[in-house]
Amino acid sequence: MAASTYLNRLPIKKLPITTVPVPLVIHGLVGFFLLYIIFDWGRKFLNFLSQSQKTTKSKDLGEAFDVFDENRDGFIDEMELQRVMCALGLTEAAELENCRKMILAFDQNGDGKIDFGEFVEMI
Ligand SMILES: [Ca+2]
Ligand SMILES: [Ca+2]
Repeated sequence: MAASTYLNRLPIKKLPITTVPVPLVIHGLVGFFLLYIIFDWGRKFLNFLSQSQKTTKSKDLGEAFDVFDENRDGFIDEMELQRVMCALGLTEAAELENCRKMILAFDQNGDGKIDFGEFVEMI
């Protein structure tokens, strides 16, 4: 008898039965909606991060490519590679024969020059 009196004092017991499911449904919907917002925001944030990293990376690579491509024709030839190797103090690598070999190693389409796509692969 004492236990049921205690239960009767709980507010949930005093609510009419018809009103109980409505707050539960609303609570569930709000919870789901919040979860959806959080996950959606997280997904967008990750997208943004990977995109900005990609942009920064290709921008950096573009700047690096411009350092090599002195005459701005969109290709790195052996003379340009040699110039950069000299500037870096890599005298052995700066020998024209070695520069030619390096270009051959990364020259995928066989035109004897490194274009931006081949340069990105090289890096
Ligand atoms: Ca060039
Ligand atoms: Ca090429």
